Amino acid sequence: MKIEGVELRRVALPLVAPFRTSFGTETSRDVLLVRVVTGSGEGWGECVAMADPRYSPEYVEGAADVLRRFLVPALPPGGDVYAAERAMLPFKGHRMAKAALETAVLDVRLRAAGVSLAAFLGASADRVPCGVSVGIMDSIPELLDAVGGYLDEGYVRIKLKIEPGWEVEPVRAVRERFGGDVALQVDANAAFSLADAPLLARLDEFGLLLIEQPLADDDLVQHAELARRLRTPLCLDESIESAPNAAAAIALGSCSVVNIKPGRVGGYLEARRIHDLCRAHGLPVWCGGMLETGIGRAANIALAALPGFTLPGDTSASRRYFATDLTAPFVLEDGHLPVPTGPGLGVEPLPDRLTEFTTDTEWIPL
Ligand code: OSB
Ligand code: MG
Repeated sequence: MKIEGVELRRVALPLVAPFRTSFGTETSRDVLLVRVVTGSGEGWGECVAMADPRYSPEYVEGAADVLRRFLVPALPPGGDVYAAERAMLPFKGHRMAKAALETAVLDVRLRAAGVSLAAFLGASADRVPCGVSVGIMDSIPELLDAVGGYLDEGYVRIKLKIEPGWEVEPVRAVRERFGGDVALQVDANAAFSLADAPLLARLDEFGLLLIEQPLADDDLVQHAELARRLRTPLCLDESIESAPNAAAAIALGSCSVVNIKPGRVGGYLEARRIHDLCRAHGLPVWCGGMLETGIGRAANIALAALPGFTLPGDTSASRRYFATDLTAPFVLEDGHLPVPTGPGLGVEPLPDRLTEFTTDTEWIPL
């Protein structure tokens, strides 16, 4: 196998509704796709960086820049995914950009071998239970309508985005309307400080599955302190960028659950290492999301089928975000999505959709 070059493709997909978090509001998904081309095939990867560096330091234009300037030129042409990972290691950070390129290499390689990503990673399930992430709303009635709609669709777990001023009341309202049996959790995207511990402890009475990333990304020690003051389990997202980070968080007692996002940790190889580490320590993990199109969604579903993913993830159906996806849509069935079985990611962008939504392409010969 010889990689001839890499295409960077920018796509703009409108969202079905604005998605508001403690760090901002998204109305459209500006996606960077990476396509690795060999003499006999191609492989796709989706970069999960967002338009602005508000969730993490990465952003779409920055990811494209580091790919064209450093990562693609360093790529070994033979198509070995471990060699690709090693070649990118000297360049610090930029994990979302690295993950996209690594995934495209993995896809082209697995397609050639006729092996699915799920099989390569060691998946043990053929479908995964799905949760949904519900954005911050302008009012409680609007929130209850949204949550009710998702429960009707069959989602098995609800995650509410929270921020200071939108924490106890939304959780109380959802519990009062939908009862104590709904699997419910919250995600603060680093919007609180340790001084908010008494406020966050008021969430204890609602029997949440977990609180995700209440404090700043680099606050492992304060997360450990907060964990001691709460009954609700603490889960980390932004803080975990690598397996060594996860090991530190576990050793410090900063969390008892980990949200694994392959983009955030530099790819599916590192995501699997974090899964293995957490499993060995008895920590449940679940697969996060970054408003992926069908390409990234397919790969996340494969990862979520590993045995340590014992909590439902943010692996929602395509229509949660997009009226029209780039691939055939993922459709919820009995609260689950099927794990793709075809070679590689098991999905492909539909050519007409790709043409319709592409805003820019760039070819980088190797
Ligand atoms: O913190 O999990 C997060 C979306 C963008 C950036 C960060 C996060 C999210 C979500 C939505 O919560 C996850 C999804 O459904 O894709
Ligand atoms: Mg999160």
